[in-house]
Amino acid sequence: MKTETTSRARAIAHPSLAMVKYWGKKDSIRNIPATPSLALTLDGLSSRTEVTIVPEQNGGHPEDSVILNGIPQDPERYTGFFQAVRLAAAGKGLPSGTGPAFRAVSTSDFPVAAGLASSASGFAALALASVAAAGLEMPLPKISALARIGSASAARSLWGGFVRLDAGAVAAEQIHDETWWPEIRVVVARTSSSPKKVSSRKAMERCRSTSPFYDAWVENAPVLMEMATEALEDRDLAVLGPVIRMSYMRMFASMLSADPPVLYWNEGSIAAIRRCAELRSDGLQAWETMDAGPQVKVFCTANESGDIAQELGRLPSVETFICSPGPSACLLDI
Ligand code: 2P0
Repeated sequence: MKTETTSRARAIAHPSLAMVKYWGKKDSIRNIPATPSLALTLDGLSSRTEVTIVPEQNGGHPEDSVILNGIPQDPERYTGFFQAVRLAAAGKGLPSGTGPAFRAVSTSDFPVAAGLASSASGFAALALASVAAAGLEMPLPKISALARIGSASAARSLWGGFVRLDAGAVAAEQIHDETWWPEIRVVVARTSSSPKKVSSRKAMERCRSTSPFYDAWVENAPVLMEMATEALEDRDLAVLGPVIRMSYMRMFASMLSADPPVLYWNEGSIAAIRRCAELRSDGLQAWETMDAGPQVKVFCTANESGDIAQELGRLPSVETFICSPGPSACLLDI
């Protein structure tokens, strides 16, 4: 007699904020990035996911399901990921049969699908919990490769601190943990909490297929990656900052030149970008970046982060909070 459930596991992961951006796919079926990315994992924001494995029932074939913040998610978004875990687990721990299913319940303590890297932390926590629930012993790079199938930035969120995902790579790798640069901070300027209208996946594909600037973006990305990696070794924000800015601006150049164009910015985003430029003129190291959403995130040092957060928080409809380097994803007690 089969039991209703066999195994459960719970994991936590944190968003991965790219300094050098992943934007575009080398292989859209396997979800392999076309550009290298370098990111900082953020403390203070998290996704928690519990996964339960449901064995194949007699004659029945349970379906995978994901509930995020109480809302059932489109199963199609998760099909490739769960299939990959099933394949990795075949004969190695999952209950026998072809149809064991995954039931995931996830919560994020920040707005999802709004350019705050919720899919990075979400898929990283999902990958870690799924592997553990399936009873698999897997090294972190293998779990990173599974997470990548769900969302390439999630491959980075498995690790804390500074993490790279190379163009063409299947898994990310940690360069330095969260203790490497204790003074670094990110001021998040939240300009909206509405979900985005165009998913990053669709936007990337639109850039690839319609923007005349896309190839130049992909070609130039390794140059920025190298500059950023060197500046990170020196912990030199005055050098790293302009590279961070070039990376997001060039990424957006490919979006603005797509047909139809992709515009994630809102009024608050522009106001925050301009305010950062003014703060830099006043001598502060305030280097903003943006992702597939209207939020502005500002790399700075701990001793200037309070002033920067206060200044950006004065802008209409902008709320700020400060993040430190965050830890690796990990399993939680049930
Ligand atoms: C990044 N972003 O490097 C870039 C910068 C957004 C802008 O990774 O298609 O959810 O699932 O692999 O990882 C957001 O895209 O995309 C992202 P998929 P993902 O953080």
